Amino acid sequence: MTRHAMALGGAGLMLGISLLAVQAQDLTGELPDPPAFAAQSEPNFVSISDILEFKALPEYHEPAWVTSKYVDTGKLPPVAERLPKEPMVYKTANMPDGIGVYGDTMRHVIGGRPEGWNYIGGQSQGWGGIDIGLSECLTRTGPLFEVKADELEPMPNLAKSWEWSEDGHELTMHLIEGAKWSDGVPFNADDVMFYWNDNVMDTNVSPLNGATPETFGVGTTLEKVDDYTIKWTFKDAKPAQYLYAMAYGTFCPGPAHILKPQHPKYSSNTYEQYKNAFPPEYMDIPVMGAWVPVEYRPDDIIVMRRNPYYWKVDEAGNQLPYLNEMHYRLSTWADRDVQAVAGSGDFSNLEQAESFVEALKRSAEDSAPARLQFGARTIGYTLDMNLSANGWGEPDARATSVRELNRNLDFRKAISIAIDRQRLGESLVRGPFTAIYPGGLYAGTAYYDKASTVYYPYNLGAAKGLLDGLGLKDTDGNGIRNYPDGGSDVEITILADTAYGTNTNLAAGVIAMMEPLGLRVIANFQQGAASDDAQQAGQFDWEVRRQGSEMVSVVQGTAALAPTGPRTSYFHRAGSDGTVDLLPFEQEMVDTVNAFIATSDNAERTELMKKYQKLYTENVYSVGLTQYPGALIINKRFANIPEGAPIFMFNWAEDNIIRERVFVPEDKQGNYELHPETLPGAPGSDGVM
Ligand code: BQZ
Repeated sequence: MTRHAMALGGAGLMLGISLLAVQAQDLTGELPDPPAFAAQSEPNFVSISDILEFKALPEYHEPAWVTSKYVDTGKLPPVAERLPKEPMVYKTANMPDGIGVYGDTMRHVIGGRPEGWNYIGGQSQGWGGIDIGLSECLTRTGPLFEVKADELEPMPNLAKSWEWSEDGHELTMHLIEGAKWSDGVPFNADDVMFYWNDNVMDTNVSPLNGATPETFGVGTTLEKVDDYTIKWTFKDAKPAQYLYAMAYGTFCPGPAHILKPQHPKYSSNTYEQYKNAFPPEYMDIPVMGAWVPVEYRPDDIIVMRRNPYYWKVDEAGNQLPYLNEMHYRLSTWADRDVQAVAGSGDFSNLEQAESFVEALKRSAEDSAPARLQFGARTIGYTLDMNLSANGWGEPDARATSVRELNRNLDFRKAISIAIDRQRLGESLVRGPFTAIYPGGLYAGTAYYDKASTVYYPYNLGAAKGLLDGLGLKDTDGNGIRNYPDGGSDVEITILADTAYGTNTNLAAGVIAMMEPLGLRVIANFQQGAASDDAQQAGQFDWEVRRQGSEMVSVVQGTAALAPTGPRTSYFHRAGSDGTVDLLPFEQEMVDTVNAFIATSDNAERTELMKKYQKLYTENVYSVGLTQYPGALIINKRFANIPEGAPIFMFNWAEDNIIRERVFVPEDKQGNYELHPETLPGAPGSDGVM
């Protein structure tokens, strides 16, 4: 316990009238409803069986040039032999523009940079749809935005069907049979088991997107039954919730035949060498996704070509994808918006509020190359406070004192009511976009309950009173509050990702609003992967973070709603002794989330999420900052874009729109292919075959 903490405790004794008065004062208020903002298009709600099925078809087709240049020349087996016994078949009735034609490219622009191709080993590919397109997972949830609420469950994908045992503790899954990696090597249960045994269960490896053993339930086991059958065993009965964790980002197996020989268990490599064994320059990494990386120019572009072994078709037997090529231009996230509305890029998740007005203006013209459709308010930001007081992130003395403050409810309340959320939202964009967001589940989402949402409105005076009451007074007259007993100034760092203007603008807003409160908050701004790494390592006091899908859907990423495991929370992970030093209300939140996972009774789930929302907002688990809608920007030449596709819900739009069945009508096709009529080469070769 630091000197300051003791003083804090001591100060507790010096609870002046002021604190008692402020504490007694009910600081809660009526939460204003978000400004009316109608999503610009609604999904056509369907059943999963209306979207796809797995079945063998009488005949299969491919682009003519694949047949002539590759099959007829013996470089590739015929399409029917490249496809699984029962491919996934997308149903025409669910495709807005029906059966498509081959050709053209989707030109993405992204703000990330590839670290390498070892996704399950923990490397980022640069985001922006790259990893979503490369990695296929056991189940799929992105397209669930268009599935009827009472039929909501993850869609089959690499796992084409599953059944529960009588007692609900065992789940047997049947993998797609006869599917192959993009280099023609069979995909089977060995790929699944390598991911599970040597990446998830091996805590020396941190798969990208954070899969941990607890992600699938403490004590859960997974075994291979045969080449195309796996069996899960859970402690709880029928925890169907975990089927969501078997989707993107936490159960997307990698090519064992390529990765396993590099894993420390099977080689003399270190874990770092395993993680970095496939740098961005390594081309043609085998994938189960629709496109394979064939060219990489640092800070310039990643080019991908169609996967000749892709295991999905349309009802006419045309092997997908329709688009021959994918581009990922390596730029900035803000540039992604600019290029999409200008037509030099084809796709963007308009997610930074600062770009809304310009994007709306540009896309309003009839001549605009792209259409822009706003969805629901599913983009939200919080100010997270590192709640670990037992060593996560190896804090120094200064940081340890801040952790003690973060763990104090009155302190968190003071910070929350010193933030003028109305002004903060308007500093990003004026108009009906941003809503006052107290934290917790978002207004307008399935499990949100306003009556269970505690809101502490802006009140700088009371905030000062709360900090006075904690004994944090400016004893040396420099305008900055000091720790009790002549302690040092209260200095706090705030982490924000410079890859997003919104993140740093909100952080700058928080810094400015802490000044009149007498707190010195210092910018700790870092770029992309460095910011993500600092967050995951706990090297931050405070962080401005864009929230995950768990706040929108609850069912996707549920384990991250509270510190349900040593590495599941974004801002409270295990310390040096491997335990998470939960605060009492956090323990209740963990129990509530685990109860939610363990039941499939909807009424019970609704009640549990009311309890979760109350615990979260009453205790200021994290400080809500703002919430606003995002808009999908897509070039008008593309067809089969589903109505009402949100940029973010169960997953990002790069998954939601099912890119493998997106096409460009022949007469609208652009001449953008950089490597026309070519296919990926052998793993590690110099690109196209
Ligand atoms: C969307 C997304 C697709 C990650 C990433 C990035 C990483 C985070 C987050 C978003 C980017 C885009 O988000 O902003 O619009 O294209 O890629 O994966 O922020 O730094 O770690 O969680 O999804």
